[in-house]
Amino acid sequence: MAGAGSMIDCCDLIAGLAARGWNQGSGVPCSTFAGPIAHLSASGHYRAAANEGLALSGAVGARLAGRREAVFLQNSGLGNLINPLTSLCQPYAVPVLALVSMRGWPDPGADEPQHALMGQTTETILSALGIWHTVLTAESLDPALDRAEQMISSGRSAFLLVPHRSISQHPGTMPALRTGGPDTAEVTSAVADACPPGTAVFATTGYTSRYLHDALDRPENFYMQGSMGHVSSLALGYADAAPEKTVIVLDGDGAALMHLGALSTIGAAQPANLVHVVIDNGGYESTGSQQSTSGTTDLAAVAKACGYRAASTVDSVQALQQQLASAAAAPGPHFILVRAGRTVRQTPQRAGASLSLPHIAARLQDATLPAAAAASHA
Ligand SMILES: Cc1ncc(C[n+]2csc(CCOP(=O)(O)OP(=O)(O)O)c2C)c(N)n1
Repeated sequence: MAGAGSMIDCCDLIAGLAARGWNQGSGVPCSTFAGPIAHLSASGHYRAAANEGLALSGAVGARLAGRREAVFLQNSGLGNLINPLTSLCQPYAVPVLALVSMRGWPDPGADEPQHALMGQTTETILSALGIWHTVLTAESLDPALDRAEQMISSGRSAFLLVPHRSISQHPGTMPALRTGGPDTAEVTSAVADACPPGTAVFATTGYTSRYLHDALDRPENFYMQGSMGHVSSLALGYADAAPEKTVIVLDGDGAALMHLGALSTIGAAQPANLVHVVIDNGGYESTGSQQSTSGTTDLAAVAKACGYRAASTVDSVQALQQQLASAAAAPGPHFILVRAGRTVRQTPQRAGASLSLPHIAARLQDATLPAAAAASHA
């Protein structure tokens, strides 16, 4: 569904960028960019970045070495990118070209609630920062790219705002996610089955939250929508403040990599009641199965090096169940990396389709705090 104009042909976009010297890309995926990212990846011209700020600073570095590298991001990642945008690109006068897919825009009410505020404010934020931007549609493709080119030539960054799902798919093949091993739905169900009553379970954004909600909805489940990469820190704060509760985090490889520093924070804080499960399917399944960098990062070794008391890697539901049982019998923090495979099944609805986001937070709070304390903390 394009917010304005008709579908942009993926090949036209890639050709338009290439004609102006933008043969290379870096970024964090959004389903809107599945086509361009697949196209650039197929020719080895795309670098997966763990977060949007890293993609931007990488593009600045590439430019210092004479290469033009376009940055791809969803507007939910604008916050990750503002630091290097304002303190690197602008003061050092090294301009970047960014393509921003627009969730929660033009009508914030027509998209998921976690996108509403950013949808309403992306243009305002860019304007406040003095960043030139324009909406990219099929009709405005060439003039918008030309105008961006003029901006870049004059030393200013250019941000092209792309309506959600307005770019066609790439006809070629996507880099495959890992195959074999349990899929996200199986891992999520196994965790839901294994957790004793009262355990708080925090699930990361994307499909994982959907599968947890589908497997077993309970007040102690927190379904994160948005805030990619923050679920383990959310769970750490909760675990620290409620040491009598067992806390399980269901994370994704892409999300864990996005804010890898969270592992160091957890290792230093040593929450004895925390079990961190990362479902590593090798990529960003929720946005079109683009490859992440988990294939070259041993997340269990990172967790161990960060100070988790125990870290293991499993590749079956049975081995996961055994590790969950061991974790229940000894103080944490525990880290379990599940080598997961691609999910081949109908994706269930988001938890937010039947539960409001404030309700998800409030019912966990109610289930955690004694009634009197809940009233005084409200
Ligand atoms: C800051 C930010 N950047 C990008 C996105 C878009 N996004 C939503 S889910 C997702 C993929 C998450 O990947 P992973 O954690 O590996 O879980 P999987 O999708 O494989 O289950 C992305 C990139 C987002 N929501 N927030």
